[in-house]
Amino acid sequence: MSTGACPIDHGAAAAGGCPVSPRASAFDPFGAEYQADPPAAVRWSRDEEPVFYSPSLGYWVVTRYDDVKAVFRDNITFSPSIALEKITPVSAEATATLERYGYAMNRTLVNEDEPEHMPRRRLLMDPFTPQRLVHHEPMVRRLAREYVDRFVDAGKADLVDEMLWEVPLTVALHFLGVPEEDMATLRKYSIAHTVNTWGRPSPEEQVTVAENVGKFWQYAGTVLDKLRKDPSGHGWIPYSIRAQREHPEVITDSYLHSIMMAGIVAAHETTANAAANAIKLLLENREVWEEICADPGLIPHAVEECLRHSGSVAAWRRLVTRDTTVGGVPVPRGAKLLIVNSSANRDERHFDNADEVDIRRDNATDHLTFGYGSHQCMGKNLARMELQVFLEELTRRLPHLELVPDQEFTYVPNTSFRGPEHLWVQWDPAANPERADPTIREAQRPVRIGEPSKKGISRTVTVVSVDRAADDVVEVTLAAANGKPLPRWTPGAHVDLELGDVSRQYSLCGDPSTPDTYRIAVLRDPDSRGGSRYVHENLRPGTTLPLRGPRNHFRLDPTARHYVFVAGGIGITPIIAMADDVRASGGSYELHYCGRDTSAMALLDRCRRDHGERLHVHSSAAGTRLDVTALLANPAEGTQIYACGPERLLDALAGASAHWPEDALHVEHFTTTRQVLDPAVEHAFDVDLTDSGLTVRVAADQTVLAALRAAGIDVPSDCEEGLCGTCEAAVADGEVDHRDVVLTRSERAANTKMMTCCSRACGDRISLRL
Ligand code: FMN
Repeated sequence: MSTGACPIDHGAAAAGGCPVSPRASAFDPFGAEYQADPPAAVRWSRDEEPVFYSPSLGYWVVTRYDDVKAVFRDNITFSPSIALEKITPVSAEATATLERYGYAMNRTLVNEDEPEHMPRRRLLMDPFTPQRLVHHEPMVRRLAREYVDRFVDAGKADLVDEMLWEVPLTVALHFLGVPEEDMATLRKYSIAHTVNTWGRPSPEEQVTVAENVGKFWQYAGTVLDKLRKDPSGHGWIPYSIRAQREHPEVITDSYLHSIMMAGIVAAHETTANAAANAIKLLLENREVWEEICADPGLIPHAVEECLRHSGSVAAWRRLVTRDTTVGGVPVPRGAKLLIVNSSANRDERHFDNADEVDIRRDNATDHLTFGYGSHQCMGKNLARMELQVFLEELTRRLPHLELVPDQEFTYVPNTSFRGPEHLWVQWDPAANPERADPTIREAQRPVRIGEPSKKGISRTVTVVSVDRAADDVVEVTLAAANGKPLPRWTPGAHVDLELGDVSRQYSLCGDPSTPDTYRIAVLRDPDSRGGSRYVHENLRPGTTLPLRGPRNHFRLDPTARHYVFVAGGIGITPIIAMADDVRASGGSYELHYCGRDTSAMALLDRCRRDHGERLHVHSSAAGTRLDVTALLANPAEGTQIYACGPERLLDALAGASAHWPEDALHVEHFTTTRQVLDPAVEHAFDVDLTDSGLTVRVAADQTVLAALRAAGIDVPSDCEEGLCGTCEAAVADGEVDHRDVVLTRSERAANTKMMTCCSRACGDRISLRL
């Protein structure tokens, strides 16, 4: 497909006209807007046209989280083969220059199709495992410390030039087992490789770039020859040379040469840029910087949030191998995709308050900065380790660091690799804590290898007030213990509260526009397992407790023409927030609130006050029960039903809406009737994991989640009752016995995902994309 041409056959598409919208035609990934902030530059696309064709680039551009992840996940339909192709066509002169150097960059793991890719990846993976990475930590720490020593008393530094470029480069060379030589030259070569692959150099620049890329190629070859003579040493390249001896057909000579050069760039430049982005972001969000200075235990989470918010890999590429659709848009075989993972990471459909830096965000690790699936970045945990060490050293030794004001940040113009070329910081050396206490230079904490645990991310909240809201219901107002605003939330969201020994979910029912406080309403369950009893008996103004979230598995579709809200009892909590939201935006809705007796219906006064005649109160005591069948008798196009309440109400709504369009009904369950697993009734089965190439046996009395965890696969989970949707996994094959209450009818029928905490295989085997 040639750059500049609209890919659509205009004869055939005449009725619809040219599908390239004015914004899509104006899209320029080398323009100032994208270079300054890629996710902001494509916000319009996330909102309006999430998959579009860019005539100037000759690529289809994909910007939403679900679509980008789906593309990463399917590496057969979306081949990685063009990942390192030059995005700007090369001039004849530059090509000749590259030829002169014998430049023959071939397949490396990153741009390789199956079936070749996985066998190589498996053979070359071992040095990246957490057990092996642990050995690199002392070296990373020593280097970081020595580099900080060099400028700690200066009061001003360009962190990129004075630390963040060279330390990751040295670590990369060390990891690869390559002698540490001529850093400055390697830096020049690496930048040339980036511009050569992802940049838009002018014809003259192309020749200079080609010179450097050619020299880089030769340098890689020379080092490789040297290592071949004695490949007994440490590092990935000697390891790969040894692996080649065992499997010469899998790891060829040209392959080794290519991974040698690509490895230097992949292991170093991405980390250097990620570190610069992270420190810049944290210093721009001073309160977050100060929080991690005060509690370094937050650093692993801060790293993850920085990778999400301002990762160093802005976009990646895939080639479409068959006619298909992406996000519902038909995309032809042969089309090239620019998948903007930095945009996916800021997609509000997946990350609440996506533009904000929230180091307690519980789904930050879902970011796609390392890609996803079988091509996910192998060095991700080395990068995480380096970022943790850098942040730890800087926050401990220079907590008073600040950005030099009014500096202009510049970026090497390209589509994919992103980080400021310089990062000037300043501080008062007289206030360096180690001047008063020299032991501060040496202090250190253990680094976490791998992604941070989601369970750890809580913030402390203080109870502001506890008020009676109805019979057996209290309304609790909470504020952050540190007096700062709480994260913003959207209607349908809930938080997790740690209540003594148990953790329980409660929907937010206050006003999302008051970020200083959260409100929840809690019904005392007569058969309480501890949570609601704890709330009623122990929470008083001034009580502090850990809170996680908010998270939202019950999102309001903003496009509906009319909303039918149905709440039963305490199920009013998420529903009232939704009804408030639709009322505020002037939408059309009706609110049905069912209860035993009005005295037991929490928030009823507020409903009456704010929702007037839209409110229909149904109380069994007054004989005004809701007739669910009559309510849903006539399906209406564009109407969405949102309901929360007891199981029987939700079951009745599901039955009464069976003739409605698929997925018109959205429900949230507060409880399940799930039983403990009875091995006399259940059967054992195998789970094949397509991304990691493992098979895990699930015993008759074990959940899939427990079996996965036992095999070392980290799947997040929360309620573990099939209620909350956190432990979802994608299903590649095999019929699932769905036992959760999260998936809709059509989602169950599609058989593409399952909740691993409770659902099982119908037969002997299922395969999951993990
Ligand atoms: N219970 C409430 O009383 N109010 C709520 O707003 C509420 N929201 C919930 C939201 C979700 C997503 C889920 C899964 C449950 C919710 N629950 C709510 C139920 C509580 O989490 C909990 O199950 C209930 O208080 C009983 O717990 P206990 O048996 O430990 O007392």
